[in-house]
Amino acid sequence: MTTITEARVIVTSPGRNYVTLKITTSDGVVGWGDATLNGRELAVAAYMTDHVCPLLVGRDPARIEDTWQLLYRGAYWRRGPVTMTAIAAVDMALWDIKGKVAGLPVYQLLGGAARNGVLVYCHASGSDVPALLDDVARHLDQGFLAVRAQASVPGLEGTYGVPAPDGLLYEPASAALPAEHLWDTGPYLRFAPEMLGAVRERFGFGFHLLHDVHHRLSPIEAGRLGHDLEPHRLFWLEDPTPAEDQSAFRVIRQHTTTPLAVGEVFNSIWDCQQLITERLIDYIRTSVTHAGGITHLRRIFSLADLYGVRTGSHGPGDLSPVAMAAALHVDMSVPNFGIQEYMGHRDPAGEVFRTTYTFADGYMHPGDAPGLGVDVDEDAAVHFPYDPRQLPVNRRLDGSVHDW
Ligand code: KDG
Ligand code: MG
Repeated sequence: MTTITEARVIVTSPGRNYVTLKITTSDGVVGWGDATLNGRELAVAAYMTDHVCPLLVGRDPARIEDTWQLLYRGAYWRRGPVTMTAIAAVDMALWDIKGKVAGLPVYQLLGGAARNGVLVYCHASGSDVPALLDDVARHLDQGFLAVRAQASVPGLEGTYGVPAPDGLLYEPASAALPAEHLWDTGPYLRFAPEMLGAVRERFGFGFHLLHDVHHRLSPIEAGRLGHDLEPHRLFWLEDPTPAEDQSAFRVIRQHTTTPLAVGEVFNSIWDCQQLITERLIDYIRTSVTHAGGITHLRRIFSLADLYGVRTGSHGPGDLSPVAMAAALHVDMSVPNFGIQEYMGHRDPAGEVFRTTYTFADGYMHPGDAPGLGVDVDEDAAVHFPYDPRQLPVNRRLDGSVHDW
């Protein structure tokens, strides 16, 4: 019988930190999984190295569901971002191996292509509205059919979604203590409709427009914003409130028909059960890395399909290209696909992660290489050692902590 002979964690920082799992079989087949939890990377690396990898050696790599159940139920301590990210990496690597053994891209193992390509949205941003409009124009010229728009709220330092002056990261991470941003809900609620209206006024309605609130509003504030944005016909309004309070979405729904998207911080189907079964959202944004891998993501998407909720997976630059590839294979195959976030990866990430997925005319395709279609250059990875970073925090004008 083929067995897993090695499971090893690689932490590397080619531009930003990525945690990668490498699983090798007795037949010499290698599978890759992403286990990156931005700002908490080493917790997942240790969980895998100390508690997960020793369980994998000697197991049959073909038994993906059984391994998932073993790692989930067997731990006794269920759910949580660290555990579910670790399980996700194992799951992705095993699907990669299964595809390589079969000589098929993973989407073929998931039922085959349900569409010709994966509609993706990009990120446009600006330190003010004219700069945002230039960036939207640049992305539309590149062929994107869907654009997320964010701009700095006048008077507030470090608005979410707008890159730091060095242009490297849109959620500027700092080395020691977290950077502190300033938040004031009133100016944001006045500015956001004006900013998104300016995008529609300049470019019209011939493309999808999205906006991310990043969990900053109360339910009634979110209801008001959704209402004010209705003339601009958003594809979605993302993370209007901290969504661990699922019933809060009933309030938002009572006040607006703007479609709602939620889920990038969720790690299991239980985080979105009520949101889905009560039809309180339109798009579920769970990611393949933080929500238990391909196996669990498909379970969430199947539940969502029953209730008319479509998918819109999180795809930021702080998940590795392995995760992007895995997401694209799922996107290709599920019936209720909506859209996929594609933020892209900046070099030198490309020196470590070699991908086969492609982008053309607004759509991505995972490619037809066996498995996930991503290779990791371990020799290159050692040249980019771990670089500890903190996500920013938000403070209100009175100094109290607000959701970031
Ligand atoms: O690590 C945090 C980021 O992944 C998050 O801020 C990105 O909100 C995000 C998005 O929609 O891509
Ligand atoms: Mg988001």
